[in-house]
Amino acid sequence: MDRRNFMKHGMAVGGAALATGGGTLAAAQTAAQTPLDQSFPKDFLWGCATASYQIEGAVKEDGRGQTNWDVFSHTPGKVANGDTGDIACDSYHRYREDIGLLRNLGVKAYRLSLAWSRIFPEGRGKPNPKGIDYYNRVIDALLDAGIQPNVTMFHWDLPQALPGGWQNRDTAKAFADYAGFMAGKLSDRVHRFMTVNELRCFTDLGHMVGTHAPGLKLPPAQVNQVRHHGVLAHGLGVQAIRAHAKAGTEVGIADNANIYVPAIETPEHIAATKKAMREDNAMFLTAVMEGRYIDSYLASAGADAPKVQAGDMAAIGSPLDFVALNIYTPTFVKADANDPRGYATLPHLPQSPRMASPWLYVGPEAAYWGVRAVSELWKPKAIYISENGTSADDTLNASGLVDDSDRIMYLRNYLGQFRRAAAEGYPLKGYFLWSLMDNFEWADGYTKRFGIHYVDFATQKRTPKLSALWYKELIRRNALV
Ligand code: GBH
Repeated sequence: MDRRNFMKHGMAVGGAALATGGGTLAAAQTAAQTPLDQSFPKDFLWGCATASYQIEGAVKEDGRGQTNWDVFSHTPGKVANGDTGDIACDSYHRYREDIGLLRNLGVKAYRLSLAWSRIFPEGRGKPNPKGIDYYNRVIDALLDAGIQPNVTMFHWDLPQALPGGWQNRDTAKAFADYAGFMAGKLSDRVHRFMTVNELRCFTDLGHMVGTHAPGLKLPPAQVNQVRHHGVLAHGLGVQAIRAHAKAGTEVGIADNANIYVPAIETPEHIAATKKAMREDNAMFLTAVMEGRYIDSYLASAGADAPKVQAGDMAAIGSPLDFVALNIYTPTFVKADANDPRGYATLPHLPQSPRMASPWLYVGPEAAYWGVRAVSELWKPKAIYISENGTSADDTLNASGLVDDSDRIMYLRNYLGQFRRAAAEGYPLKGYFLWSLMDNFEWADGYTKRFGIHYVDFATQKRTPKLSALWYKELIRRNALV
């Protein structure tokens, strides 16, 4: 409610009190009970998200080639409990049941990723018809259920056969060939493609931090080169998808840019927030949106800056139909005249609230500010939330159900902030909840559950959590509940 309506409302209460004399209390109650409008825009796209290696299993079936994550998860000490994606949710065989879960929720869309190595077991060369058939079956079953497939081309499961992986520039080219090939096969039925998922994760976590495949800790110049190959893969991928897909196919990226939140909502802190968003994501989303590496990044990288070939930056900056954001956790910012950048990011405090994963600080405002900052900085045509959700230490209660009130709390607060962004007119078009079901949570193996369906990994039984019922009701009303 804006200020003017609020005032009008107040006057109406006063008027009613005057007219009815003794009716003041009743009138005030009516006013107090007028609910805030909690609805989402008409045609808002509600969905759920998953990724191939996290749910499919069947790693040796129908000619699938080995990936970096097969190797990494089978390397002792890399993943909690020695867990692997060998079986995961067995969705390769149970996809019809999983589509049933989606249908029961009433979602209009499903974000899935393709396993590159099912299509090209060696990363390139001869395609594997059985891999293509599998995704044809999944997509046809989704369409039969009235659910729109949104396809991510690469969600971290890189064909192991590609020499040098992301350290090799040729991998970006191989990605584009694969993405173009699959766009040609699917764009008669799939109308929205995301190139890669989370640039920072498959580059930095895999090659600098070492906690994701391939588990390397490279020096800065090599890390910057890997990052460059990541954004280049995206850019060449956009061009290849456009070249092979039906006209009108939408192409974008699913990125987890670091999301900044002003400590105080005043113009100076908001300006600091947008500066942090642009500069601290310089090697990733900023490069993609602006088609160049901004000066502050090149200056700080110095001699370690990536080696760029002619045409690279134009490809990287290929125009997009939308930007999709994975939003989980905030970084708070304040304007700071003592810092040469003009801003300071605020460290999380020991007592800052977190969910079940140590990194998952709670900050619903990240939802609003992520959308707003991206929107104001780069004016994308549309924004989707390709992931948002939380881990929780879910357990089955005596009735065999999961009452995950913590996850509902998290989702309700974040969705309230997404709603704010949409209500203020930022071009937010849809939301994919991470995740449809508990799955292989990368280095955390099966110890962290992000699903709104509980998966018993011994029996593969799926059980809707309370959050699934909550999400279903939200979708039914197209409003926060
Ligand atoms: C997304 O990553 C992924 O796209 C998805 O596959 C994943 O399942 C989901 O979110 C939930 O994590 O332990 O401190 O080294 C979000 C980014 C990447 C953030 C891994 C946490 C580990 C941090 N996440 N990262 S740490």
